[in-house]
Amino acid sequence: MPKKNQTLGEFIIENQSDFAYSSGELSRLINSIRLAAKVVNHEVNKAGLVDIIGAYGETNVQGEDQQKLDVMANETFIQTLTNREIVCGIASEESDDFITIPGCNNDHRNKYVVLIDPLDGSSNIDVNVSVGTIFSIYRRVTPLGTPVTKEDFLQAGNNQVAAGYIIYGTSTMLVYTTGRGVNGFTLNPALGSWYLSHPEMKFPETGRIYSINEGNYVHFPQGVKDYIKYCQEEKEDRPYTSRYIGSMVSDIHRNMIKGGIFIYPKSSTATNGKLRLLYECNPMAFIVEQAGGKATDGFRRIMDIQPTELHQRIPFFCGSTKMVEKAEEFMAKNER
Ligand code: P6P
Repeated sequence: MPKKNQTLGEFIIENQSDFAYSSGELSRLINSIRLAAKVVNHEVNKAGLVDIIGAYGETNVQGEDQQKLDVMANETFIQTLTNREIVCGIASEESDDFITIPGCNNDHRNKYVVLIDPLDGSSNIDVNVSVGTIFSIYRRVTPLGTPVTKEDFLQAGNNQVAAGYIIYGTSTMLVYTTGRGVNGFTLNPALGSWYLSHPEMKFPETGRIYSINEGNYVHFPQGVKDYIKYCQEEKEDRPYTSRYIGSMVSDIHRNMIKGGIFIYPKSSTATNGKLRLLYECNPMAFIVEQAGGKATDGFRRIMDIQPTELHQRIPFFCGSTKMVEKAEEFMAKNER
């Protein structure tokens, strides 16, 4: 039973026994993520003070301008995981292909792979709006002691062992699940310790917040347009409130506390949506479902989808179950 104000270290040790045959590898993996998160948090929090803000001058595989903090965050998480030889492979939004951890051929028998968006919402860095890190952890499916293959990363979200995010906001939080509910830990920067501030987080079954970039309205499918109009109708439980800050981790974190729906749909300009299935939608879907919410592409459950490409994009509807189901009704009506 999680105890409020328990430290993350105590929580990990207390719950390690939940994993049959646990070698402690997953605990060490979560511990290395929390260390990397503290390093990134330190840089994000002082970004305004040193010349680290601003574009790095290169673009990533997504064709997006890489902010310097993106690169720093990517290198920090990859280095921390590699140095500890806890995983056998890493895939990152900022890296074109997956990374095989040296020594993964017989030197060690590490069984986990990590997929990560090291700094989601980084376009907000220059304007001091919250950003986040998203991570997803799987057991490898190829034989231990051999180099990882793409197969180890292209697994359906149902296979996730753990998933989480760090939100670098007014306070810095680590929110994660290992399939037994969702718990949120807040960093005390003075002590460098994380404390259980949000035990057993639950997504409200419904809410009054809808989060979508309405600037793209004219490009949306008719079902999405109809749902937005439904949200804006003057009815007993509406209009809803529109809240969208362009940082998915922050938008979904807020909605998980207050109730709401986040939608990044496909459009005529983004035929598969913008968000990536493997290291954005699957981990957020795992967390949302573990908290009692729902996550689909408007039709299919996100974690049932079989990935085909490392950086593939997918439309994303997630949040309070009743709100996602209402949005799906409009999608279904217009699909026929
Ligand atoms: P748009 C940030 O770049 C991100 O990947 C998500 O965090 C965010 O929800 C979305 O893109 C914002 O995209 O097209 O609305 O600016």
